[in-house]
Amino acid sequence: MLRDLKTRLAGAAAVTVVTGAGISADSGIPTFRGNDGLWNKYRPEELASPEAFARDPRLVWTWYNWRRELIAAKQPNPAHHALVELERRVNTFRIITQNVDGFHSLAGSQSVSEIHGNIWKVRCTQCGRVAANRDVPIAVPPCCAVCRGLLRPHIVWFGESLDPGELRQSHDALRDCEVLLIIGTSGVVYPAASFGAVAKARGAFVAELNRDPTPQSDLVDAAIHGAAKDLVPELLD
Ligand code: BV8
Ligand code: ZN
Repeated sequence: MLRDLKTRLAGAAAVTVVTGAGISADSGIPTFRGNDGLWNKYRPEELASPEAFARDPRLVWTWYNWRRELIAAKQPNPAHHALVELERRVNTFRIITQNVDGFHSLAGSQSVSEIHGNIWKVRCTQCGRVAANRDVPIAVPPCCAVCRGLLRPHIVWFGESLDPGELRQSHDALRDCEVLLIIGTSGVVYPAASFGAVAKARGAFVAELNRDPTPQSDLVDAAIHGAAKDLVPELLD
């Protein structure tokens, strides 16, 4: 299956990649729903939602400070670096990531859509200003430099819509690709979980590279199980 995928990649002019927490697992960043998952200790509704933030911004910021500290101490892994090399080889290439760790850009990927936002960006709840902030930890509760309003992570929470521009770019990349790689995602969070079906309906060859089977595994053309740090570099051989 991997050989077939490598052949298709070698001949593809347009490749799109969808990634989730599993691609950063080998960097030492816990995933959300695995047995070591972030969600085991906390329930997503308690933390990654506007209601949770309105109820207890300190608790939510404490959780994001813990993740900022963790991510700041880790590095992209061979899977991220292999995608940088793949981007060099392919004419039209785009990564659509659900991850907020910024590791694709840190590794050197040029064409990245961070559809769930970025943990190193903050947004003012009053004036809407978005700014980069790399304080580890960030003072809680953080205030806007312009209007003193309460800052929130510039991250898409449950029940919040994704940025329309990012979504349009993502759909273009899913429409135009000959091969779609879905790497390290459990395929349960929408709309990202629908991207495989969107690309397949447009005639793309869809491959899932994941440690465990997912609800997408039956839908894709190739479901390859293993660690992303091993599988993704192998695509380049
Ligand atoms: C929206 C915050 C419109 C950021 C996150 C009922 C049915 C269908 C949909 C819904 C529904 N009710 C509500 C919805 C919509 C909801 C949704 O999909 N809910 C799900 C849970 C049912 N979606 C939304 O709300 C989205 N917005 O749809 O807007 C709208 C508006 C109003 C009302 C309704 C709809 C917003 C989604 C964004 C939510 N934000 N987190 C943060 O703090 O990080 S979601 C969270 O899950 C993360 O962002 C993460 O990116 C995302 C997906 O998780 P994964 O990346 O897949 O990680 P996971 O741990 O799950 O899986 C890891 C995988 O890796 C595993 O499969 C594992 O096997 C594998 N793996 C592990 N190690 C390795 C590995 N693979 C390879 N190598 C390894 N080493
Ligand atoms: Zn402000």
